Amino acid sequence: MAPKYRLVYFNVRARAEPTRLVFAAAGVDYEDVRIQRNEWPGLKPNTPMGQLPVLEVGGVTICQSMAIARYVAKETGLAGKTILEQAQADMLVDGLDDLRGKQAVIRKAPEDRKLTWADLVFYDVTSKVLAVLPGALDDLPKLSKVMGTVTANERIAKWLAKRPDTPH
Ligand SMILES: N[C@@H](CCC(=O)N[C@@H](CS)C(=O)NCC(=O)O)C(=O)O
Repeated sequence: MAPKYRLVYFNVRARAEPTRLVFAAAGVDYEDVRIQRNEWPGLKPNTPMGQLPVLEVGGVTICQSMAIARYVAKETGLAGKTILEQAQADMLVDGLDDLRGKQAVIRKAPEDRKLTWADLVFYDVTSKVLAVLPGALDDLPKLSKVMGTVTANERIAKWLAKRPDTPH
């Protein structure tokens, strides 16, 4: 059966990767459509806000990367188990999104939680920091543990091994 979800983005990790990680962690199939730059002008007018990524599901197209990731997290049980846990995950994701360069929010992230999409977004952002600053988590053992928990996840490990090798 064809996958129910179609995620359309460029051939990079960037703004689509949190959603790809959520699909991977949930073990849910989706179509990982990676368009070429020269295809974009033709597609742009048919997207809700003239930007990628978009997610197509059930005849509906949604955009905004965090709205997409949050929706998929809700559908797949990775949004948090209670409304309050969902608010905590949202808080971390919003903080991580603000972050891009600031690190305080990472230090304050509670570490002893079950896997939610917040851990996956944390992993995605922090792995970029670690690529340029390999020792960034050396004095932060609890946060290193979060990274370890994500990479030890069998489905995530499979995704990391098979995802296309792109510059970002
Ligand atoms: N806030 C949006 C930003 C989306 C965005 O900036 N998309 C860029 C690629 S990362 C894009 O579509 N650029 C092509 C264009 O604007 O024509 C999100 O998080 O999805």
